[in-house]
Amino acid sequence: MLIYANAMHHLHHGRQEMFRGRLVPCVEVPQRVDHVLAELARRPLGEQRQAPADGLDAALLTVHAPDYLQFLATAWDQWLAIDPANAEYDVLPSVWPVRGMRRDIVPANFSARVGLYSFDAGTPLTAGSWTAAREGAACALAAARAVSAGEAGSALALSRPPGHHAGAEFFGGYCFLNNSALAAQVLRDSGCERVSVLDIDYHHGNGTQSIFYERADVQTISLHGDPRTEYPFYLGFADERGAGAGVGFNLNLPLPRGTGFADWRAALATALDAVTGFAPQALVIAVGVDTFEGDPISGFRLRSADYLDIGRDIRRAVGSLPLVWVFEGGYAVDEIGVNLVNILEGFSDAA
Ligand code: OKP
Ligand code: ZN
Repeated sequence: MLIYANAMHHLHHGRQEMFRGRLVPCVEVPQRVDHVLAELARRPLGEQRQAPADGLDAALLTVHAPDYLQFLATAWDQWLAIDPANAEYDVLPSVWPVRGMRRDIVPANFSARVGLYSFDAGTPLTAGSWTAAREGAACALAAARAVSAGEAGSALALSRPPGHHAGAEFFGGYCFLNNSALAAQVLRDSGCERVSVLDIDYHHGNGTQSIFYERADVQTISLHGDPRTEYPFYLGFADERGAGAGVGFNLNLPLPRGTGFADWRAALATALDAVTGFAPQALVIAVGVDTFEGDPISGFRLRSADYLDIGRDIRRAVGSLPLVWVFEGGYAVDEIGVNLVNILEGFSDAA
């Protein structure tokens, strides 16, 4: 397994997010990736490589809108241009164009522009967010390229901030660039006719689903907390099967808050059956470990040892199918390294 870790991830360090009428410390913190790297130092699973940035801008344009990317690249400077004292504060969205309002006019007001390109008040954009997110995307790009070139059977993009909530033209859910979607599209563009994205993060991968919703060449599957009660609330229901040419190529498996490993594992088996039924030439796994019982913002009850079984189940189902792992959520920082590396180790051991 090749490992591409985001060398710039520290540059994204949000100060606060909005929660129940208060600004609270961010749960998506730099220590997340540091702890995974520490665990990988204890249990090495493969060679770590630096991700080259060549071709990144062109690749990003295959999943994101040009004006959205332009906004992200310049947002911090726009924020400082309003008032240099803004350097002390992160950008946090607070107003959005909902149904009945115009979305076709890019507002002259900065806060309104932020709202046009976002969907929640929990995702601070900081001085280094663009650089960090871009480097994380470079990791996903490099992992997909390495796997498609046959340099390794699988590769891990240790990409923080996460990506699966980011759509073609919006950020939210701690995500700016959709690393999993990017990996899938890179695999498509390097010759794989069919690619599956399996999202096992606690939260529905709404960005990934929306990016591929009308396409038959990229199958999207997500196993997650029921959006009736769980974030992102407005997408991720079982009746969303795709649209147009994409009908039948999206599968949502929502599970109630409180779900334990036996039921979660049965849903994983259903998801893996759908993958093998699609017969893809490559697979992307959006791997979050916020399904852990100790996760501070999630509601499933998986234990650390369960993650070994997850890795084994995946290996048994997909064998040597080229596979890109893209890191998503997981907020129980002390256990995050053990849990993620357990999945990867279970997958490797079952080879
Ligand atoms: C990102 B990923 C908690 C509010 C929840 C959004 C959660 C985003 C999760 N106070 N805010 O899917 O792990
Ligand atoms: Zn999550």
